[in-house]
Amino acid sequence: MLNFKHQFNFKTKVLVTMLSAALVFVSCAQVTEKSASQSTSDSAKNDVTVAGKLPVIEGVLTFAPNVPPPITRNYPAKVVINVETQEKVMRMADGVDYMFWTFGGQVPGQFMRVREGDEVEFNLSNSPDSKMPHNIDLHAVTGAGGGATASFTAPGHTSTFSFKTLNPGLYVYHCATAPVGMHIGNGMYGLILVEPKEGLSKVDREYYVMQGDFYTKGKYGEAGLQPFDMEKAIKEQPDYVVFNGSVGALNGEKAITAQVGETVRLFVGNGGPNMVSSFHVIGEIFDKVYVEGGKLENHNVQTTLVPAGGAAITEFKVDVPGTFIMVDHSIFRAFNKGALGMLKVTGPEDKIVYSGKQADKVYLPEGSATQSIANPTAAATKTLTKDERIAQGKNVYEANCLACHQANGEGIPNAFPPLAKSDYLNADHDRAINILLHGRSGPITVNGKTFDSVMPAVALNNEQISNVLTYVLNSFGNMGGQVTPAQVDKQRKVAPANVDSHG
Ligand code: HEC
Ligand SMILES: [Cu+2]
Repeated sequence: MLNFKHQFNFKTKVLVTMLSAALVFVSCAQVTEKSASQSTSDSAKNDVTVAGKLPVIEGVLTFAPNVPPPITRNYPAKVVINVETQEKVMRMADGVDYMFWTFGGQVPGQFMRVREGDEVEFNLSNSPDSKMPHNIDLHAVTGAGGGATASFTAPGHTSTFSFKTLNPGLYVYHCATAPVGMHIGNGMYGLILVEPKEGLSKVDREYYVMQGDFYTKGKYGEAGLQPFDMEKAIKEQPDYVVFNGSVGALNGEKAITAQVGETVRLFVGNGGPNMVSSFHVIGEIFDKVYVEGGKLENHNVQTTLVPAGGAAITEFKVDVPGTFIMVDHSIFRAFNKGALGMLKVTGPEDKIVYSGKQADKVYLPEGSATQSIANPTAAATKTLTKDERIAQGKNVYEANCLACHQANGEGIPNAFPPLAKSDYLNADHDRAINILLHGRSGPITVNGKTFDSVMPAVALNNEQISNVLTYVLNSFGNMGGQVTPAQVDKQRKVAPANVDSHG
């Protein structure tokens, strides 16, 4: 544990504005913590817009996945936080847009970091372009409504209120304007950390990850600007469950990173509005969890619950390189609704800690049949252009095929055949449709290499199969072309091709 109590660090990048009264205070730096906080509560009784004896600091705010630097002060301050609510169309998934309501223009809203015993002056501005009034309820506030009534703000106005951070911990903030569920459901939430006076232990990396569920008129992946669906929200049937505001916000190039040997701290929040998160990092064990964002420490945790409107702090040392997938372990949410992010760890391997694949043999017990998942009925949608199909097909690919055929379509030797430059695929589109519809098992030769494995039938409708195959045909060095929903529908009536062990 780092103890910040006896260190005065002025080299911090934090913008520190000292009032003259504050300078007096700082010059007698030997003043004890006790008398310093005493002077806070005295001044708190006076006009809150007059700083009293506290130095005035502008709060450092960061957007996810970034976290403001640790607090190095060992005295309380008056921290001024300015936030603007904005209503803004942004990407929910590739090809899917949504009118988000936000704190600061992104989902989740900015991460705020203050210290136990600080006095926070909160200025909430509502953009003149907003259609709705908004407010803020910070769970770090002790007081009726958590700031909600004091901060109710019409478009083009600013509200100011103050509060004292009595309890350390990681807290959710959210909009609490009626209909509350809709404001939260549209993305109005974020995290505020009240650092304990003694500070948090030193780690190498800190990140901000916040889950939320979304309800759209169209199904997952359905293109265009999707309106909010109140009925689904009431039934608690989200189309999207995502980290940091959109599908893929922490994937690929946007993954968070660390190096082997480093300790990572994740500030994990859950805005809801409905879902409780079973937060898990595949291939890691949390060395430490501050349960529910409070003081209680748990150790050696696989999955930690993050309630709607709650948080947790997880810490772990990364011992081996690789891509570690963060999920809500209510697992259909991860692979079918977007609750999936990535932590990329680079550095030297440690074959003792983790060997990697040491052997691979086909295991097919006698009598096993190709797995099949019931096909959802085809949804009638407007006819898409080839480019639209490619764009939507990418989503379908990432959610349904990537796990086996890999991001670059190259597959995995001896296990999953390549879709990249696949002679098998390019030679016969109908045969490929058939494989998606019915699954496939038994020997198959792709680009001169033989595979003998099982592909399960996928639960996709005609539209989605048409999109994903059109995407694959026009990606990964394949020969182009287009598969139409009508073509898929025709194959539904054709018997499964090339299925060996079919029960
Ligand atoms: C669970 C792993 C898995 C998933 C998920 C999966 N596949 Fe496959 N796929 C396979 C395997 C294994 C084979 C080879 C089957 C065999 O040995 O007969 C295969 C074969 C294929 C083939 C024919 C061979 C080739 O390489 O051209 C195509 C086309 C194909 N898959 C497309 C897809 C598409 C598109 C998706 C997503 C909608 C998908 N697969 C999802 C495992 C998977
Ligand atoms: Cu609001």
